Amino acid sequence: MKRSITSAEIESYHQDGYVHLRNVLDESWLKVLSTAVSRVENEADTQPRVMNMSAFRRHLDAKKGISEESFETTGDYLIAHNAWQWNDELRKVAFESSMPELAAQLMNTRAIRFYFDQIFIKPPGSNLRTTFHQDLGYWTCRGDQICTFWAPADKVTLANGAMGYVPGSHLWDEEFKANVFIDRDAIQGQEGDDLPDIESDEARYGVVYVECEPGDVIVHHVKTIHGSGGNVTSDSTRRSIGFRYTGDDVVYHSPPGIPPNSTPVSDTLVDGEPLSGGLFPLIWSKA
Ligand SMILES: O=C(O)CCC(=O)C(=O)O
Repeated sequence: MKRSITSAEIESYHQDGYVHLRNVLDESWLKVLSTAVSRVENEADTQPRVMNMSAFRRHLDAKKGISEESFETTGDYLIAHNAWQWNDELRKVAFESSMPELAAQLMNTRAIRFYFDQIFIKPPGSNLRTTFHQDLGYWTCRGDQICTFWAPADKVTLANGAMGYVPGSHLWDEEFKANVFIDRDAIQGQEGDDLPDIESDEARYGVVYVECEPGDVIVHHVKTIHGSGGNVTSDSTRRSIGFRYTGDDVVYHSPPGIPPNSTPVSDTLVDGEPLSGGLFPLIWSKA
């Protein structure tokens, strides 16, 4: 049976900038999701589109003059971008599950275009946090109707890397510089405000960590500040996919400092034009 969305869930998304939706993907969709992530995991060593953030962490530390003996990073953190373009299972979940329709209901839009996806794999023993950040600075689009469906393939706990959100931060006026994702340093060339140091005082910002089950989805707005812990367990991998959906009010916008090979960059659209074309496929519209 198709899951529909309640008015309380819609209200919660608009008020807090995120909402935990339980039981969105049933067993058969979870199987497809899990196969999609496993393929990326298996290809991690050979697939140039998969980044290992622990190697990046070492690179950043070396640049700061930290000697190799002092590296404190343990474990891996794998990220893959735009797998919908080469992973059939992932494209199927992104386009054909109930998520596009739920995104339309949440954002109150007549049509949904797929923006891109990211896979996040934190194996046991990874102490790499996802630093608090706002998605907007990384992305080549602007508008209010932009959201992520963060769909875990595993049970997510505080210990293996639950996502944390700053409630209501999507309503703040500021647009923040994107950081290097595993550190607070801003990406070079980024415009915008400096993000406050949320890690140092999570209580002040009211950070809420959300534990969830496979099949659940957490949806967050493009301006909601979020991050996640490392995976301090010895046996529980945390694999998840962020599916990004956009609605009617969204236009192309390519500011300076966009990280290469991550978010989609169009050869044809100019800033201010509505998203269109095969790079941003139309995957759902109101009958
Ligand atoms: O899974 C994570 O730790 C990061 C996810 C994230 O930042 C996102 O989906 O926007």
